[in-house]
Amino acid sequence: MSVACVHKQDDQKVSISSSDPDATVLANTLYVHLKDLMSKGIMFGHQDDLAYGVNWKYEDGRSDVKDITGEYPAVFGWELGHLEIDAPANLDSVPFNKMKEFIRKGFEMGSVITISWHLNNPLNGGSAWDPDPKTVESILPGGEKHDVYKEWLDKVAAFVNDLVAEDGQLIPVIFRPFHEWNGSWFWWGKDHCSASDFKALWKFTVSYLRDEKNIHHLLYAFNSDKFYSEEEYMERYPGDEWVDLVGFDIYQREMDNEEYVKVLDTMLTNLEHLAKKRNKVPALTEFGGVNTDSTWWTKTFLPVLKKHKVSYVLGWRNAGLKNNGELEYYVPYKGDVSENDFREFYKDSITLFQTDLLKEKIYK
Ligand code: BMA
Repeated sequence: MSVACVHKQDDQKVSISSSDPDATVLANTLYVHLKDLMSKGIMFGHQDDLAYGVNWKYEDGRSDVKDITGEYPAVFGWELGHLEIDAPANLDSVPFNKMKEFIRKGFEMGSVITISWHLNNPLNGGSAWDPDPKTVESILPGGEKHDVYKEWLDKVAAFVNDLVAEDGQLIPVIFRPFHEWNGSWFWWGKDHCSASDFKALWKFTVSYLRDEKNIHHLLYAFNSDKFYSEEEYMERYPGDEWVDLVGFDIYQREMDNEEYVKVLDTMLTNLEHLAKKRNKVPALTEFGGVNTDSTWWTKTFLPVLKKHKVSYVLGWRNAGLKNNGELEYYVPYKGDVSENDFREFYKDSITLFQTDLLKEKIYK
């Protein structure tokens, strides 16, 4: 079914359509809903939510978000890093077969699925954080590692083609590769490749999955790290025909609340502006705040969100206590200092969680 045939219930023409002219009906339906839902609120998302949280792992039905609010998130984030090297589990130890089950579960509960990919460095065999200035060039057509990269994409293709819903339809996914491209910690980062090579990599990736592998149930999310102007953002933007969502990641880290609010507010304004100009859906694709601040959610984060219209915000993973002794988490857990405040954040009418979304029937 072509895009032009997808109509809203009131039979008006769609407000937006996927960059893929052959997108599946479900992918387009989701995309239209993402756009329209922005007038109702902001969806709350969480990375690896169903797999583990602080102090627990793989307990059926459990979620740190649900432990506190009684509800699951509206957006579930997952991660494919190490799929490319045929590992049974991703770089954060989530087994890929379990991940597929979680994705199906999230879809059946009416939530949105997004997938990132911290892929290894195909040139030097190191991790995503192991840059080499020749990497991007080496995987583009004609490069010495081009075939290796294509094989890696074949594995991504096989994974997403296995995301089949109970009714047999392919589950649409917001795919978010090569994120935080204006930082330089990943091998695809700003200091390690030219803007034109980066754009070529993005276009090749989308085109290979879409046109060679015939995958039409993905929406593509393009996202920076902190950015300071539309100009900076657009420097590596591959073009409207290759992108569906635009976003950025922001971790508060060393910023105090006042500075953070200012930076976030400006970035959201810029993002909304550039999204509107291009008819794309804006999203805060990853965030992390201050765990020790017991009113961060309602006093710092929420007031900024209320000034803006974005599709979703995705809190990064609640890894818990890591081997290096670091307690890593971005969403409160039962017993956390922000537990009550997060509940207030949840109760606010602007934040949308799973049951809000279920009512919206975003796949219909
Ligand atoms: C980072 C951290 C790491 C993790 C990576 C990929 O921000 O959470 O522990 O391996 O994301 O998910």
